[in-house]
Amino acid sequence: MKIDWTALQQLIAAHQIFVITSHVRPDADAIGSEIGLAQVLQALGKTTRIINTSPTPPNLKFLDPTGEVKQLGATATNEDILTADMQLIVDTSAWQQLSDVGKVYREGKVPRAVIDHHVSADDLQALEFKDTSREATGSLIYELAGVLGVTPSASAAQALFAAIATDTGWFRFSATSSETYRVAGELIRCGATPHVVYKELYETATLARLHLAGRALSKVVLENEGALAYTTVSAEDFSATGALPSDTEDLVNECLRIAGTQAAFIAIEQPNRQVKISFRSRNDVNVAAIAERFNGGGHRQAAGATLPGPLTQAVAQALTVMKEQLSAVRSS
Ligand SMILES: [Mn+2]
Repeated sequence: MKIDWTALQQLIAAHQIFVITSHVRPDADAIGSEIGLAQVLQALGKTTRIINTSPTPPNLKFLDPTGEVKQLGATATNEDILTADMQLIVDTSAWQQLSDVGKVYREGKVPRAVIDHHVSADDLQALEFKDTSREATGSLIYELAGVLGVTPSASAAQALFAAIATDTGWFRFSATSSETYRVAGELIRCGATPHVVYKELYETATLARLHLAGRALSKVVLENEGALAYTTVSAEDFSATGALPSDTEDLVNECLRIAGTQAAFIAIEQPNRQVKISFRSRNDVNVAAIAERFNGGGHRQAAGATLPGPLTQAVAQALTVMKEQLSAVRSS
C-alpha cells in the first residue's frame, strides 16, 4: 500500500514548531528516523524538538553528535512538548511504548501524526502514515523527504541509513526489497558512510565481551534431536571475564546459527541470583506464551522472563517447557 502524504505535507506547511518522539528503549530505527525527520523539517525552516522517554543508548550516540535528542525530565520539560504546535510520532503506534512522553502528548491539543511500519491497534488520535509491509520507518522518512522536496543532509542520510540497515539485519531480513537497496544507495550518495555505521554498531566490543561469549558458546547444548539449543551465563562467567550484563545481548541468537536449530534460549544469572532467560523461536513455537508462564512476555519469536534462582533450577524449568512445546509443534 502506497502512502498518500498529502495531508501531512499540508500540516507541515501550516505549522512551525514540531515535537518528535519514538518508543521507549529506542533502537537505531527510532533514533535515526527522529533525527532524519527533524533535519528534513529544519531544511524547510521549521523548529524541531526531539524528546524521548528513554535516554539514547551509548552505542547510538554517534548518530546524534550535536545532542539533538533530548530526554523528558532530564534535558527536556513538559513545556517543551506542550508549546509545540504539532506532534509527531515515529516507529511505534502504541501509547504504552511512548510511556511518559505519551502522557504529555495526550495533554496537548495540537495535530498529531504517526509515521510507522508496525502492526498495532492503538488509537493514537493521530493521522496515520503507515505501511506495515515496509522494512523500516527510516525508509518512510526518506520517502517523505522526497515528497517535501528535501535532499537529506549527510548527517540525516547517516541516521536514515542506520535506521534501515539495523531494522533489516543489515539488508538480509525478508522485508528487504530492491527498493531497500535503492534507498540505501541514495542515502550513500547523500553522504551516509556504511563502514562507519557498521563499525559503530557492531565493532565496538570489549575483550571482556568476547571472552564472555567464548565461555557461553563453549557451553551450548543441543536437545530435541538438535532442534533446541541453549546455553548459560553464570555469575562466575561475569567475574572471570569482567564482562557487563549488557555484554550478553545477541548471544542467544548465536545458538540459532547451528544447522537444524528451531528454538533457543539463554539463561543468565543476575547479580541478585535471579535468572534472566531469553527465548527465541524459528518455527511455530510461541515463546511469548512460554515467557508468560514465568511472568515474562514478548513476541512470538523473541521473548524473555526472569526466574528465581538458582541457575540450575531455572535452566531445568525452562528446558522442560521448551522441550515440551517443541515436541508438540513437531507432532502437530
Ligand atoms: Mn522500526
